[in-house]
Amino acid sequence: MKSKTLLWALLAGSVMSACATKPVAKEEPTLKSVLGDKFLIGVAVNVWQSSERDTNAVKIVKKHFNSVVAENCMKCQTIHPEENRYDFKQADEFVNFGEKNGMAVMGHCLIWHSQLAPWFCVDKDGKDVSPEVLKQRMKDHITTIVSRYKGRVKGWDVVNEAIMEDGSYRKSKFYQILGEEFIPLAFQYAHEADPDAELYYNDYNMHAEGKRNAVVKLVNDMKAKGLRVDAIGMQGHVGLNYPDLAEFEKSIVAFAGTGAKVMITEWDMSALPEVNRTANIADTVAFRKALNPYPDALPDSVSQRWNARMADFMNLFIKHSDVISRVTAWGVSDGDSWKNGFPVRGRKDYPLLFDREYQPKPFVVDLLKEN
Ligand code: 9MR
Repeated sequence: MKSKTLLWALLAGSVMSACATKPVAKEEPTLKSVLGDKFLIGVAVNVWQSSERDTNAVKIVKKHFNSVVAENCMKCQTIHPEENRYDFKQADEFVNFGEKNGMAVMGHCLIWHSQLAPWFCVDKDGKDVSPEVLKQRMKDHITTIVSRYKGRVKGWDVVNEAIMEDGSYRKSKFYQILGEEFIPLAFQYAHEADPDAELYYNDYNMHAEGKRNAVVKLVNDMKAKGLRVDAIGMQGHVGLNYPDLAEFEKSIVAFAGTGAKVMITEWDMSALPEVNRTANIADTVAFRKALNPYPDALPDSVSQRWNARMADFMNLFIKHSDVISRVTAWGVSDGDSWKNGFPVRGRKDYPLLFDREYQPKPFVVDLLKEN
């Protein structure tokens, strides 16, 4: 007994001294460990990811991101395909996924002219519904969805893409039937359904001066009416040659001037040339090649430009991290991106932070190294 006790004492002593001398392993940096004190770092997930079937992508999501947004499953045509039928299966799965992994869960999107269920703005005969009917439908739609995830979804893209680059209102069915009022109404309904949820206006090409000014006015007007607007979402679908970084920065500053936060909500950067629709399409082989110039891999020279420009954008976001509350990539790896089929089918693009083999792009590696 005595010798056993001695043995334990000796063992315990050696374990303790081993602990004392062993150098503490430095944790591998991740996007969220490096950027987490500046803003939320998010990613859009598809249903293969939120259901955890795409295990490679899921590993990256859990390791690097602290926020998720639904790429498609909360859009009207999916979640509310018929007037009296909601389908919450995928959206429930998405919210559970984010919650289970301790992430800030973002809802996208409540009112959008695109991917709108075909029944939404028309009656049985296909004629536009009256303003009263449309208001009631918007209210039912928003109230049902927002209340279902009350306290679980941190914030909603309440209205998506309602303003044009020249500052005019998009002539969507919502606008045609209700006029400008449909936007404040949507914010009001969302706030009534979950008073604690953050509410965002979200749009693309937000660097454009006309759109910038109109969105600033829209948000100021809503705030003056006492409506809650927490942030302005700049989608951030950018390219190698557009937009001008200085114009993008002007919009960050102008949006922050409303008192709302700024979010980069759908960040990606196409590595492909813009499609020239007026090109001479007589030479079809050459034309197809021009549309899809890198079917095998991105040439080094293009990759370098792409990485340098992504780093420039990230540095801009970091510079303005006092007003930017979230930066979200629109997809996990290059293979997941909507850009692959846009604007023509079959294009292979390289727009995201992780490549098709789930490896971080060079600018991400540098970011992780520097910190
Ligand atoms: O990435 C999304 C793609 O998978 C869908 O087919 C498409 C239509 O619903 O929407 C894409 O996401 C869009 C987002 O919802 C709103 N801003 C533009 C995004 C890219 O088109």
